[in-house]
Amino acid sequence: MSAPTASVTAPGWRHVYSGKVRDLFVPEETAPDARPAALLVVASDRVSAFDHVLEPGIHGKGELLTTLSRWWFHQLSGVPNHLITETDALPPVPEELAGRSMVVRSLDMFPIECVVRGYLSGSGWKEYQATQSVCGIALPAGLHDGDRLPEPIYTPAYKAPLGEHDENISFERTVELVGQGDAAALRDLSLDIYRRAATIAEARGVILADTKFEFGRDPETGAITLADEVLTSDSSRYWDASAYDSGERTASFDKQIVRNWLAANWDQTGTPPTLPHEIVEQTVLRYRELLERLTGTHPL
Ligand code: PZK
Repeated sequence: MSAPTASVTAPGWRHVYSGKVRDLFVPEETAPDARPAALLVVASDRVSAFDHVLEPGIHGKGELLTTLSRWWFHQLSGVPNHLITETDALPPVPEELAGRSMVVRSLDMFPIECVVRGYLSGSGWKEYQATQSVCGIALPAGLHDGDRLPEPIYTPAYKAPLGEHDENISFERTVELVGQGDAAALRDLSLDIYRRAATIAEARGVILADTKFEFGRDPETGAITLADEVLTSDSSRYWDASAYDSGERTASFDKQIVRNWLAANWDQTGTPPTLPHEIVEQTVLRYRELLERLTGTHPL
C-alpha cells in the first residue's frame, strides 16, 4: 500500500507516511534504505473516532495537542525522549508548521503499544465484562464501567500492521516479542510515567483514566526512549475530576463529545455523518480547556 498524500508539504522534507491524524516526513536527502537523520512529525486538525477520520477537522487541534505533548515531555524529566532541537544539518521546519510539528530522532521502535489503565473503560471494560481480567491481569469482581482500579495496570497491545486492529496481549507475549529485559523495562517505565502524569493531572482537577505510550531504542545510546505523542487526548482518556466525583462516568474531556455524538447519530456502518458545528465548537473549547487546566497557560 502506498502512503496517502499528506495535506501538507514541507520544502526539504519528503512525506513518507500518513496516519489517521498525523503525517511523517524525512529529510529529502535521505537515501532509500538509510536511517533518516531525523523525522518530522506533523499533527493535523483531523479527528478520528470509531476508526474513521471525520469531517470537518477540529481547527487548532494539531497545535493544541503538539503543545500538550511538548509540555508533558518537559514534565517527565529524566525520561529520555525523542525530541531533538533543530540544527543546520537538517532542513528547517516551515514556519506555518512549527506549532504543530516535532523534529524527532529516528528510533528503532518496539512493536508494542504500552497502555496503562488506572480506571476501567473502553476495551478494558469490554474485556473485563467477558473475562473479569484485562490482558491476563485478574481483577476484583463487581467493577463497573469507569471504576478506579485498585492500582494502575499495564495492558500492552501488539501494534498491528497498517489497517489492522491492535490486539491486547499479555505481558508474557511481550516477553516473546522483545525479550524479558526490554519487556520489563517497558512495563516499569510505562507504569512510572503514568503515575507521575496522573499525579500532576489530579492536582489540576483532571483524571488521567488511561494512556498509551510508544517507545523505541535510540540507536546511538541504546537507551529506551519515549517516542510518539505523549499524554494527549488522542492517546489518553482524560476525565474532569469534579464530574467524576458527582457520579458522571462517560463524559470525558474533548474527544468524548465526538464519540458520544457519533454513537447517538450513526449506526457505525458506511461513512460517518458530518459533525455539526456545535459539536466541533464544543470540542475545540474542551481541547483548549484541557491544555489550560493542565499547563496553567491560556492557549490561543
Ligand atoms: C514512528 N510512527 C507513528 C507518527 C505518522 C505515524 N521517533 C521515531 N522513530 C522512528 N519511528 C517513529 C518515531 C516517532 N514518533 C512513529 N511511525 C514511526 C506515526 C506520526 C505520523 F503518520
